[in-house]
Amino acid sequence: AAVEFAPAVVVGSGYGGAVAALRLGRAGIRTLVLEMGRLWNTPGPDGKVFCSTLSPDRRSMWFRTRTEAPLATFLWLDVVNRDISPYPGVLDRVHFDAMSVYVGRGVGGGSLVNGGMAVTPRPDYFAEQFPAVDVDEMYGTYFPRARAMLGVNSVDPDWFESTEWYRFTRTSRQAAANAGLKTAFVPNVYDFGYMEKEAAGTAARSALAGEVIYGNNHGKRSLDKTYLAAALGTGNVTVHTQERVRSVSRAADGTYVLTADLVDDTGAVTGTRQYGCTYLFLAGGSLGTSELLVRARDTGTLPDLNAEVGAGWGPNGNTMLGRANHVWDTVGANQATMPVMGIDDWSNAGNPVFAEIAPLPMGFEHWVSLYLAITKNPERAAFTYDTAAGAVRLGWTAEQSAVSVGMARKLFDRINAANATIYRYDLFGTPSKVFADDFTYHPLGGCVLGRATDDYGRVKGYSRLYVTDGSLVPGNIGVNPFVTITALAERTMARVLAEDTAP
Ligand code: FAE
Repeated sequence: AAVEFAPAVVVGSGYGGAVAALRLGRAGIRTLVLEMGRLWNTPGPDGKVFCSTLSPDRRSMWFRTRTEAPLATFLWLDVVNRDISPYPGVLDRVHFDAMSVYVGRGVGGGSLVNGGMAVTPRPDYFAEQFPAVDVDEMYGTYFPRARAMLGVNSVDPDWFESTEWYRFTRTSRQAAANAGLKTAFVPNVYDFGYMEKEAAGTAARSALAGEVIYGNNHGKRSLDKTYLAAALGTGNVTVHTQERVRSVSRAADGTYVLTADLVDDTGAVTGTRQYGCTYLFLAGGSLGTSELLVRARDTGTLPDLNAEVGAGWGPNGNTMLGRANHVWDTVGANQATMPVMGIDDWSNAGNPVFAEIAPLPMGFEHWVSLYLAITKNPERAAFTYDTAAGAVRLGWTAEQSAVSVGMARKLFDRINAANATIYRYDLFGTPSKVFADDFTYHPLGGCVLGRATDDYGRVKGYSRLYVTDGSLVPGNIGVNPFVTITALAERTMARVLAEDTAP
């Protein structure tokens, strides 16, 4: 196959890829972005780009015959999931032995499907996780730069206190306060001015119409509207979609060679394409980048990658759970899908947990308070290459998830005791399952900064090869991760453009 050459190639168009593309484009470097998912800009038969959460169709999930939503059941009934036809849908659930990982697929990666919570981590914990990074520079330069580009904003506190759409959050805040726990507002990239118009009936509803994990038709400042739009605006950046990079090697002249499968709407591979580049930026996310590099090391196409490649992976301590409120503590039939508050018990040295107050927008009163707890689980796992299957495996075990559950349980036992409430048993499929400990929204690590790479994301053993995504984060960051991923990518790009790309 003919080799198409670009000075810089970026694999993946999530946070890390979008930052790399913009900064390369602005520096005048011709850049090709390769993304395995679709470009989400074309309305379907219903006039909408994304399908709704309550009646998902083929646009919902990546090549499935049935949806696999995080909440499997309600009152143990399989009312949530639907049969669909296979299609390159926007949300994927990647299954490993004891852990499955939700990721976004499409131009914009996780920004298309996530809850938009734009949280900057505590400086002391950031410093603990990234001892070699200058904290003042991060908080003085790169976090502000990332937040400005991402369009981070906050809910108006007065509107929050009065609107029916956040009753579920206020009820959970009260339950936490009854246990003596602190709550804090968290910013978001959803446009809250737009959300207020939705509530007033003057704009088409998205966050107030249950839209989130299968995409938002309005209101969300996803990467295709921020970083990637700006990147394309430089005139130096091109994006190819439905091209899945399968392998990476290095030519004798030091350039990189990539092979990509062309994937059609049925999932069939209709061909392959070869690309060459001088500078290669890997931004396929924790799973995508780890897979490419572990395969490259273990099949010998990039044999000088070190033993840290694939290591240091964690699910950010994610555990989901529901509490049953008393009949008089209503959560409301109307719930906005964008979370705006968290229970912050990270300072509790014996049991650090940050729990976001999550919506469960079912369109009727169900008295469930739902939470996504981020626990300080110190367990880590590694990706390994399975030669026979040609695939990577993730060594995470159920025992390692039990550590997150134990921490979440300690916090929520306190809340239940203070409120005389109990857990919900009907949400996660099997009758006695209270904690969803078998999936994560926050895959982190696999190519950790300072171990598999130098302190700026340059992959050890190779020159002009970089990682800019969530695989740099060592398994846990204590809050929702995309602001951290974006800010670290900004830091990498500033350094690389200053030092590595001079003629
Ligand atoms: P990511 O955004 O996953 O982008 C990687 C891209 O690369 C994807 O578009 C892939 O399709 C593509 N790709 C992968 N492999 C290949 C390949 N071989 N060839 C071509 N393309 C490839 O990576 N985080 C928050 O901070 N706040 C939230 O509220 C939040 N809510 C979430 C809710 C859900 C349902 C999910 C799934 C995630 C949520 N997250 C949230 C996590 C956040 O979206 C995630 O940390 C970032 O998207 C990770 O960014 P990366 O750049 O690492």
